[in-house]
Amino acid sequence: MRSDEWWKKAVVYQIYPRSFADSDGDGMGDLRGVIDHLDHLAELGVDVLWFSPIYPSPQDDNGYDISDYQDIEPLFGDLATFDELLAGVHHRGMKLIMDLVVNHSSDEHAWFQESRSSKDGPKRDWYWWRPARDGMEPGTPGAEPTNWGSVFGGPAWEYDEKTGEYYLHLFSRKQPDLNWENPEVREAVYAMMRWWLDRGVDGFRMDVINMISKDTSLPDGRLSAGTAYADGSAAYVGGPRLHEFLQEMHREVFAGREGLLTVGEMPGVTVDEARLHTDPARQEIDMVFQFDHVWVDRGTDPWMLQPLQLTKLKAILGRWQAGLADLGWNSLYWNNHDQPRVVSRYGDDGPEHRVASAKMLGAVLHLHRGTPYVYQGEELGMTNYPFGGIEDFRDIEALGHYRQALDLEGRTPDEVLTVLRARGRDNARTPMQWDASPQAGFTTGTPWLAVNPNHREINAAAQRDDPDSVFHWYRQLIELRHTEPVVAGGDFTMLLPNDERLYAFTRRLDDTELLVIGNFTGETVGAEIEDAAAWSSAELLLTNAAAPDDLRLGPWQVVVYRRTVRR
Ligand code: TEU
Repeated sequence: MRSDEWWKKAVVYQIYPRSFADSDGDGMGDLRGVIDHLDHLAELGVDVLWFSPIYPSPQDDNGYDISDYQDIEPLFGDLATFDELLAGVHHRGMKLIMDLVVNHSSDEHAWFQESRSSKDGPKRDWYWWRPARDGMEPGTPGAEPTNWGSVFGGPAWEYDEKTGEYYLHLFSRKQPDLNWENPEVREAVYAMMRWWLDRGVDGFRMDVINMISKDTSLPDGRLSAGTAYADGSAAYVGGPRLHEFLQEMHREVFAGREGLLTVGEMPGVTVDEARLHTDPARQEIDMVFQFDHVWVDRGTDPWMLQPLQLTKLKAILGRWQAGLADLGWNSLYWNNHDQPRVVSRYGDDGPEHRVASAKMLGAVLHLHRGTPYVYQGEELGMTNYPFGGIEDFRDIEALGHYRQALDLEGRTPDEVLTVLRARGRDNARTPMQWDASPQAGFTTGTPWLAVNPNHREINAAAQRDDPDSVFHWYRQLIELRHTEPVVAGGDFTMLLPNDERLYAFTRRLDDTELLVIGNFTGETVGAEIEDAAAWSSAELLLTNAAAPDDLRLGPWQVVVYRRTVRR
């Protein structure tokens, strides 16, 4: 393993600042709150902290709408507090990476304010401005320059009366897309990135970075039955100049700097594209977040619910493991601030199996080849929230989808709420559960989003004191990655691809081999693998229940065996 690939042995922890810890009682998490809890993260043993956006923002999409890239959101603190936080992170031997959101800015960013002010101003071309569709009256329904829908509901274009043109926003109307075709835009972004690196940050997680290059002809998308707007993604996912832009960014920002981590969020990326993006020789980025394994339980429409089919999940992750085996690198995640809690989604969050299934899911993920990401609260086995009606949701995506589905697509509130309760992003965003006190130790005030009532049982204080907790299980998984070279460096072989109940694989490095089997059901299941007898007498490194007989795994049990093999 090359020394500049230190992140192959690392585990990243994601902090969603508004929901992590509130130090001043305004109900909103802040940087001081993170400083107060750094020891929790150091004890867990993670190597890198990734902060969801902490820049000044109108908070239309909880900070993914940035109005100033070179400052700190006052709700969260200021630059001096940030420097103190960064020093505290480094002092504990951890690194800190920032969220880089440059597919779009806020509409309140000075760049956009200037761009919108006139048709011939110097920053007009920093965003995507287009006139109404030929022959249509500007501002009337259907006159948008393309038929694309925005990710958060409604059209992807907003009409701006001031100049009589539309601007593109793939996300909310308060998130206009930056025009990466314009070299001034790219240079401004690179300068801003260098400024943060000079300040001491250790890299970036790059928001929807595979959408920055658009097919400049902006072709209409295909309209499918029952939806109000078309999917335009063919024109902007993995667009024509994406590799060129990432290579340029590498040259302009990262070249000559060491110890950094770059990870690109890439919804819809293919294995072949990911190989190109993460091939070290091509000098783009270190790893990508792909989405195939979290889209496995939705239908053709993102808002359809389907039960998890384990064989599909294994086929997907197996394909990503194989595809990036000899070249490039995987990132590994079940959770982030956009995904429902994994123990509720792929596990069983009922009282009987929550702990076991959270541990099983953690072990299966962390023992793949790739860099694991832990999302705040995942290390406690935090669950989805028991949402009632739409008034319980805060997320712009949930609210936008609800409106569009009811008003334009003929769905009933019950139908839509069922999906939002299972999939809504607010499931991940309820406050971190520190202790059993009334607001879970998150705030002394009123939290911006309700605390999950199960914090009385599920919280960090209880788990830090309990060696059998999900917290200590994650701590052990992270330690294993640091101490057992096969975890980071070994190759990966999927077993039992057709089994709907067990997830099994081996890892191998030199003469060390690991066998991992996870039971994705609440029943006892025997594993029919080659060599079962030999394996069951091998060293049992980790399990979340009693040692099994003959590889018969109890409900949600996971086993990790290690043995020495002759070369
Ligand atoms: O998410 C991009 C993205 O693909 C999401 O739209 C995701 O598919 C969807 O939310 C799943 O329900 C990134 C950020 O992670 C997200 O929080 C932002 O809202 C979005 O970009 C816009 O910046």
